[in-house]
Amino acid sequence: MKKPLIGITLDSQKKGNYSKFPWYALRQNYLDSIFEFGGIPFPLFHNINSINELSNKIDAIVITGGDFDIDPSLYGKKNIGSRKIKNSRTQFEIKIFKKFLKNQKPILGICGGQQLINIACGGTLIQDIKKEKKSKINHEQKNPRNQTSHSIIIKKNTKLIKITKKNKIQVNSAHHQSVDKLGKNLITSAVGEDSIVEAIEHTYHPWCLGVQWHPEFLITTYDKLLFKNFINSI
Ligand SMILES: [Mn+2]
Repeated sequence: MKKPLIGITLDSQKKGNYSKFPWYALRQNYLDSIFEFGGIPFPLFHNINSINELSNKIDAIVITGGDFDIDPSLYGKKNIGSRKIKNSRTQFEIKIFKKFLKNQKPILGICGGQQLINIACGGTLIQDIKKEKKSKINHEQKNPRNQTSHSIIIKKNTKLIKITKKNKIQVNSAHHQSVDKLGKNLITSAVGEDSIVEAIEHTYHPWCLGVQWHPEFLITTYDKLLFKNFINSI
């Protein structure tokens, strides 16, 4: 059987460190996890003109996180705690997300990718959890990212619980923002013990899930089940 091609969004840096010219970046384990569960990862450069052609060839997309926040003006808010803004990345991700939403091909949003799904559907974000919410959980965990740091509660009657078959699991946490008001046709599928949204899903699309943690570290059985289910859904 031909392996599915999974588009995966990249982070971008203007210049410095790796090159004196603009460059793209992606943590290796995003690509390794896709390959481990039977997909061929296909990195997506931020050219809006490539979307039509690419979306015919690609079977699913992973929208990744990275060293950036979404411009709060895109959800009608002043900047009250958003950090690096990368508009060309965000514009590309919104466009490709909408294309895959329309053509009903599987979409997995991870961390910043979950936030992108919510914004693209018309939702809003908490710009800085520490500033805006009283929480006992540090969502920017101090221990290494290849370890879990807090639990999440998965809601009944969601795709996520069909995948995990468990209502409480442990996850890692590397975010300072989170979903606030939900976008159109989205539901919350998991929350932390502090009610911070940890997973969302689209109610009309056959496989569109956003998770706030980083399952590509494949720490738990549930991280692995998520990648497996995503790629098997193609
Ligand atoms: Mn968290």
